[in-house]
Amino acid sequence: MQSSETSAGKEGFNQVTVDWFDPDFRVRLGQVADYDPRPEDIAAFQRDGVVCLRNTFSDWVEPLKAGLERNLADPLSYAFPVESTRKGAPGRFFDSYCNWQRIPEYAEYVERSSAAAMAGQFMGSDTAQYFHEHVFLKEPGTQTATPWHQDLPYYCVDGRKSVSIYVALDPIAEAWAVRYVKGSHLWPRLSYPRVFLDGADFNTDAADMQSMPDIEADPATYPTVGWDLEPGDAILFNFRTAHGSTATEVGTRRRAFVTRWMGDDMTYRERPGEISPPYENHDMTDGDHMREDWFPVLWRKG
Ligand SMILES: O=C(O)CCC(=O)C(=O)O
Repeated sequence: MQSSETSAGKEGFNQVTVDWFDPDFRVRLGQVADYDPRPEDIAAFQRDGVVCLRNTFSDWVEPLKAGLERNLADPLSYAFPVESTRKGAPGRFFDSYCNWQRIPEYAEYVERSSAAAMAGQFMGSDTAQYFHEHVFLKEPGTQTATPWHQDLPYYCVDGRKSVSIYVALDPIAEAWAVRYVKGSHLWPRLSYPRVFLDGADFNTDAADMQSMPDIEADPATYPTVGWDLEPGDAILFNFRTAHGSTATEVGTRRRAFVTRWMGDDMTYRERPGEISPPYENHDMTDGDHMREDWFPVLWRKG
């Protein structure tokens, strides 16, 4: 299940380190906390493809920061570390994913927080199936933009009901926060995945995709939204929602912990070229339900 993709280890791509899958790991089911959503928040998420929920994961900020510190202290002992700052450029833009089986604070959050119940209800799904977690760090001084992108084209899944729950672990000023293109989850075409280091498109032989339009050049066509965030605030967005950041210099440490969730219409989808996470030997073909031993269903509608 480790990556053997040709780009793995190249500058701007994930490094091949440890296997993400621990055969001895046993997920604890039936322990997720309840969540009682406000109908207007669900309506905003369904309409805009993104919504900000204040102060929802405050109790999890310290444990998640502790987990992230393990990740950062020794990135090569964990799965899929990526450095996306050019050599000599200021700051650091780091991400890493699929470490929830190795980092106990991550597993605890996945199994016990209200994220699964929140995900299921915002997606309008009968179930919330866990895909993976993804952590992001920008150090002060970073001037590397996050290229505008949609997440779905990177993934080996397809469907409409999806949500990423992005939890701020630091106070984050809107000026250097992630922004989201309102309504982009309803765009008829997906955009090629991009390398975070330099914004280059990849998998450009995907016939049903196009290059991401120039979002910042045309705010009338592509209205964006972003927020000043406090630790514990959450942004929920669909895997299809276009998002990115400007190159505004990051003033203070910017850490975030993201979990990705699939609804009851999401199935396996073979994509040309590289996928991220680079799951291998999974034994699934187009249209299959995502295997539950790898991607557990953590919440079911009561
Ligand atoms: O933190 C960032 O700049 C990128 C976040 C992102 O791409 C994501 O949450 O999917």
